Amino acid sequence: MTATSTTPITLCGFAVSNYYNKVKLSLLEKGIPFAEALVFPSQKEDLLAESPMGKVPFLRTPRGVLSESQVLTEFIEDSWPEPALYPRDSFERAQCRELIEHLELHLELPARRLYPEAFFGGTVSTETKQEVAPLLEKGLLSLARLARFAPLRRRRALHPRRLCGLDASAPDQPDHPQDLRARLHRRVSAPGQGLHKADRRTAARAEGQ
Ligand SMILES: N[C@@H](CCC(=O)N[C@@H](CS)C(=O)NCC(=O)O)C(=O)O
Repeated sequence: MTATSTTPITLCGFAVSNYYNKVKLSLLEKGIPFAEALVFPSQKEDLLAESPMGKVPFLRTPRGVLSESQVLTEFIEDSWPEPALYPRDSFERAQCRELIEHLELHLELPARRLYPEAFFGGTVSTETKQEVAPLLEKGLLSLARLARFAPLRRRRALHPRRLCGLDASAPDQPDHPQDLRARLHRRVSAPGQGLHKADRRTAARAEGQ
């Protein structure tokens, strides 16, 4: 079945979740009417019946429930092709998916291990930070190789020096990779308090803290 613009669908999750927002943005971009239900992750049977891992987001549709944010965005794209969020060309579509996969596997998943301290007022062990730092370093530096944000002209923002909190304008002397690595490690080990207080409270509730 191809869903129509009158199909009632409900996006379930909570607003601080990046995965939830990824799906919500697809719906908004396409102008699809949808309802939202506030659902927090849990291992309770009623939630597991809809979301097999007890995670959010998930999407209630007339044909049943779907989980996994990337699956949801692909479902939305397939069901409501216009306006298209992917390029028409198959290679360019693959490049978009390559970027999505890269961000998920090599940035989101390692960075997530720092969230308790970065966002929720908890602490993360030194061992975890030491494990995560080289993974994030590799993910961020490879993102700078992979991503082109033209015509938005965001390429400069991904310069390795910028990732390390330095001025990206060409230095007199080339940077020593070890110095950049050390700086990046320090940034990763001292993540900022990125959320507004209210967001942090919601997020902490979601994480059961
Ligand atoms: N791969 C899933 C990840 C979703 C995810 O991890 N969601 C978080 C909220 S942002 C969650 O439900 N966490 C609870 C848990 O991992 O049990 C997706 O893309 O939808």
